[in-house]
Amino acid sequence: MDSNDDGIGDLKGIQAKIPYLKELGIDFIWLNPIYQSPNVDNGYDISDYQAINPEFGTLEDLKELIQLAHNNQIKLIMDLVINHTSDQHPWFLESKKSKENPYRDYYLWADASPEKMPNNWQSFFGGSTWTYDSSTKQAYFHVFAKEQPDLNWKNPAMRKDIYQMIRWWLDFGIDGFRLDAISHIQKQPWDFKITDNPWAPFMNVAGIETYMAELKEIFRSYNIMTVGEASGVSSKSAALWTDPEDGYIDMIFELEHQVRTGEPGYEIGSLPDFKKVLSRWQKDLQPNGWNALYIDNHDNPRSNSIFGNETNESATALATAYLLLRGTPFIYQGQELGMTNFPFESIDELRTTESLQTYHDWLNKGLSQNEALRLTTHWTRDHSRTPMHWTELGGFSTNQPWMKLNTNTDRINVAIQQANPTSPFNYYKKLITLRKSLPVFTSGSYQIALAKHPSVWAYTRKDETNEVFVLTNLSEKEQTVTLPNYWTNPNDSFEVLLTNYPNTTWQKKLILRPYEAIVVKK
Ligand code: TEU
Ligand code: CA
Repeated sequence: MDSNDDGIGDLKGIQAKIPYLKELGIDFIWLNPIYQSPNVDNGYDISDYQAINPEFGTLEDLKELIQLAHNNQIKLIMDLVINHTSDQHPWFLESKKSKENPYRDYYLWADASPEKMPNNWQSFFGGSTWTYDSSTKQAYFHVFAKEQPDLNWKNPAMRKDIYQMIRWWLDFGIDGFRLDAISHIQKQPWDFKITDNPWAPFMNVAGIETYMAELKEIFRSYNIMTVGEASGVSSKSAALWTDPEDGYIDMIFELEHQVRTGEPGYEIGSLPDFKKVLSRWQKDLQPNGWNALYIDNHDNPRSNSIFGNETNESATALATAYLLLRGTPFIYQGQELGMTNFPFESIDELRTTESLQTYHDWLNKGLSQNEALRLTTHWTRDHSRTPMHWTELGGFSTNQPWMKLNTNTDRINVAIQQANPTSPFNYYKKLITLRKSLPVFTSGSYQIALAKHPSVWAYTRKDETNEVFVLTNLSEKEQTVTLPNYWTNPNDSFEVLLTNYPNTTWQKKLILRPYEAIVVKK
């Protein structure tokens, strides 16, 4: 929400929407990076950790927001981006000056020549992980864009400065962090050879435990919540990372369930993988770990478009499937309305560096502009970054917003959905209330049912007092299922707790309507 008519959402805008968040029923807010930044990667390139980007407001505005949130029993966590900084951060500006500079070893440098980089590793955003610097005849290392040099975690002086910054924020009064790209802070030696996974040299590499243990020390001395974005940490080791007794952090975002299949430009979300992966994470973290649950975020297209068919039913079925799992559910802005992918028509409508880079790569390979645009936009992060829809005309700003509004604000907006009892928004409210009403949804065990079904995801949650069956048809076709006897025995009574269709039935042989979801308690 933009409060000062410059087309950019800001802290005062969020303040104005606290009542909305309260009504939805959430307990905390995670803010994407709002620090001082040249914005090469939507704020994930920080040039001053202790300053707010003026586009979003001031430290004072943030204090006010935290106060207001707390008054409404809502907590606030911030993104903590410590794998890398911006190349405009004072540390890097110093580091670049000479090999002798005291900040040289805050980053990773190695001898190189313009023709020969230290090794052939590839960055996440495409191209080498190395960028050559002619003045010192060395190259610096970056797993993301060249404007995001990686910090050297082996350097205790660097770590000390980072830890001081972390404490500064916790003393400021925030309630925790989402640790960005945290599994990449340790790297293999430069002569490590890439095998089948091009990113293996910086995915949860041994030695990371030392740094995580130091971070844990700090986190454990505050009453806060931490969630790590930790791709490459397997579901087995995630249980150790998030063990309530002595884990490093409280929970982990895995990236595996976002599997896509197909050629670039034709990829689809893989429902069988979605179900299989999330089930494995439920199982492996069951004894002592904890999951962070999500279907949408700022790095992926909208779930209602890649797994759903952009209807209210698919939005609510997907919501039911993931929000009742064991873990802490996250809802990405607009997901609760069933917001959809954006119909990109021109490259000017895109914002992320990664996508612009991909587009130019396709053009360089000789593709037409149209074809390059299609291949780029099919799975761009920008789908999820368009402004939130408050009213029929958008209502995000009185000015032209920083990214175009989607074209379906008339159907998908807060005002209309608040007034309609069967809207995705009101369904999310019910779902959140339901989740909070029975402890079984928090701490009960997870067991998959109908495991082999290609498009129905069903599972049970169980504790000493309650047993619940969650049944979702995640396809746009009717699906016939045969339920276990235990769940349909005529001698037992079954209560439908929630459903996204009228006139639900519950019997052994059931024909599920497209994207139908039913939650039943025994
Ligand atoms: O994303 C990180 C990210 O996508 C990688 O860590 C991931 O492990 C890799 O792509 C493997 O699939 C975070 C932010 O969410 C993203 O917006 C930023 O661009 C990125 O870090 C850099 O800070
Ligand atoms: Ca603004």
